[in-house]
Formats: sequence, structure tokens, C-alpha cells
Amino acid sequence: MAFRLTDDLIAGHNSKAAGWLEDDYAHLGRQLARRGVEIERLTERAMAFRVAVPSWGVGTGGTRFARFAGPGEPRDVFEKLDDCEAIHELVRVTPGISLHIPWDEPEDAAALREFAAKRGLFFDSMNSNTFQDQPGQKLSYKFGSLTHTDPAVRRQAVEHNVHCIELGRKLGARSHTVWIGDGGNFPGQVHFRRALERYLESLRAIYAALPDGFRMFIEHKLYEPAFYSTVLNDWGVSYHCTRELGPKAFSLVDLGHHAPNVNIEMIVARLIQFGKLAGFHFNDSKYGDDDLDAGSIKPFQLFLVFHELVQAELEGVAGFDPAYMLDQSHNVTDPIESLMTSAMELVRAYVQAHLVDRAALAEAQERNDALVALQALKQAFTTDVAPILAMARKRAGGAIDPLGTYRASGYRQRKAEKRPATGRVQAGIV
Ligand SMILES: [Mn+2]
Repeated sequence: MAFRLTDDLIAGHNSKAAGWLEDDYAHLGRQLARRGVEIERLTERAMAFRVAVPSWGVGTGGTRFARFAGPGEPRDVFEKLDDCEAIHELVRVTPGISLHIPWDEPEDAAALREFAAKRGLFFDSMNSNTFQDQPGQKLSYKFGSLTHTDPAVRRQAVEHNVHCIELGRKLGARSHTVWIGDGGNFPGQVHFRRALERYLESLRAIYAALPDGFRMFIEHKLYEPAFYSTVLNDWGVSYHCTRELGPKAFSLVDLGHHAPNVNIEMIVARLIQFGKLAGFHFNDSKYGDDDLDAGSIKPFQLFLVFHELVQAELEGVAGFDPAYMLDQSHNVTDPIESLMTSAMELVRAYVQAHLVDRAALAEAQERNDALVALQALKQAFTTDVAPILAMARKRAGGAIDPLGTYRASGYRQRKAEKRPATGRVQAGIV
């Protein structure tokens, strides 16, 4: 039997912290009540939050320079799901798993679906991979995939995406995410307009394969692996393409896929307004597509993004149904620890956004009182909502202190004994 984190183990660890949690929660409840906020309403929101974990995120990531493998890394999709289960057991907001094909290609889709369901997990968005060549692949993606100049290469890439959708249907997924590495390194290498035409032609073929109720997400990125130009370079092009494709196509925002200093929260607001926000790949960055842990570098930006999301939620914007996923590369940390921490940072930003005094904000906006408007946001952002997050986890059966409980459990050491390094682990950055 594989070692698993049990409810007893978590409850045992929780009993040591239950006293201070009750104290802190009661104190914060009184503070918020003075501001006219009911703490239980926020705790309910924290318990309802969900974010999907990427299967590729539980393996140690790397850069183009090196990858330093960690101990006890999962060796196949089943071991990846074991790690995803451990994350969800502790934080209780991550039952969804985003798979990457062909890295996670199962021999038997029904068996994989059952394996996940037994652990309380399900499959979220599917992800195709036409940014690298696979062993035995007939045609190379070195010069592109869905936008390649050779129609045979485009056809192969379309077929792979259709396969991902078909597999996703068997696994119970409801959406398919397409990110391509297509682009150029040299001025003149790519005919910009023709490449985008080829992209749309390929995407139309993939779109036609979507089953009822399935959505397609397209993910833009301004550079890397192509360093001069990419085909789907920004949200404007992405929006145009989703409009061209139809009502089942949406634009996905990966926080790391924008130029430095771009106002991402405003892009989010625009996509919400235009009814085309697919959802997110959450991560954080300092310089580019760094794939650092969500909330580790720019927590205020993350809060402002959630401010837009919660505003849309509260206003009941028609069709607003964003999918949340993490997409990070854990190069120097235990991936389970990073994914837990990042999921908790998202819940924090979500709860803080629910704390914004929206009546005061709206009034300040009407009066053009810039400082009071900022204050409404800052008051929410600077409120320490940690007791709410901990209480939400405890009530859902998770850990008051996920990191401490995980380390005390010896999970990683136990897995390291059972999972000797193979050197074959694939961890990607997309
Ligand atoms: Mn991404």
C-alpha cells in the first residue's frame, strides 16, 4: 500500500493548533464586525474556492540550463495523482488536476479516471503538447506546429489536439487548453499575417472536434521559446481569434506571459467585459515567464486581479465562469510544498477581494476621490485573513498548518524510499 496522508494524521496535527486558531478567528471576527463584515460569509467563500493543480507541477522543474531532481519524484501519472491527493488532503481546494498529453497519456483512460475518483480528484482542463518532438513522431515541430508552413505538420498537430479532446472526454474533463511555441527568432523568418491565418485554420479544425459542453482555451505568450515573434503574442490577438472561432473559444491568461509592467488586471477586466475570459494559469514573475510561485513576488497584483474577478462574480456578469489553474515551475522547492502554498495564496487574494468595501469604492469612484478609492482596496489587502483561511481548511478536513503537517508526516521521505530516481521525469513549463 502506498503511504497516504490520512484524516487522522491531519486531525492529530490540527489538535495542537486548534486553541490559537479559535482565539485568532474570534478576534478577527470582532474586528470585521466593526467594519460591518460577517466573518462566516468570508469563511464560506474560502471553502468554496477551487484551483486545479497541473500534473507537471508535482515534478521538479528546471531551466534551459539544468534541472536538479528532488527526492521521491513521481515517475508516472498515477504517482503524480498520489502527490495531487496529498496536496488536496492538506489544503482542500485542489480536487481538479490538469493533465498534459502525451506526458500523462494513460494506457486505459477509464482506469485512470477511476483511480482519480477514488482519491476525490477529477480532471480539469486538458493540455496538448506540440512544442517538442516525441519519440517516434513522424514530423518535427522545430519550425512550428499548428502554424507550420507544411500542411502535413499542421495536420499532425491538429490530430494530436483532437486526440487530447477525445481523451479528455473519456476522463471527464470539460475543456482543452492550447498553447503553442510557434514563432520566429529572426526578423523576416515568419510572415506574420500568413502564420496567424494558418493558426486560425488549424484551430477551426480543432474547434470542430469539441464535444457538447466542452470549451477551448487558447493561451497567448509574447516570447519564448521563439524570441523575436510568437504567433499568439498577446491578449488582443487571442481575443480576435476566440471571436473568429466561436462561442466555445476563450482566452486564457497566464500571469507570466505578458511584458513587464503590463496592467494584467485590466486585461482581465476587458476579457470579462467581452465575455471571453477562459481563466488563468496562476504563477508569479519578476522579469519574464519566470514561473515562480503565485503571490511570491507581486501579491498586490494578484489581489487586484482577484478584485476584478470577485467584482464580476458579485455583479453576476453573464457567462462569467473562469477556470483557475496553477502553472509553475518548482526548481528549488519541494513541488508539493510550493503547490500548497500557492493554492493558499490564491484563496487569500480571493478572500481579501471579498473584503473590499464595494459601496465605499463605488462612491469614491463617483466622486473622483482617488485616494479614498485606493484606501478601499488597501484596507482589504492589508487585512490579515490567515485565521479565515486556516478555519476554512480545518472545517473542510484539511490542515490548519499544511506545511508543518506535511513536513511532520514524512511524506517525501517515504516516497523517496519507494520511488528511486529514474532520470526520466518530465516537468515542463508552459
Ligand atoms: Mn501557462
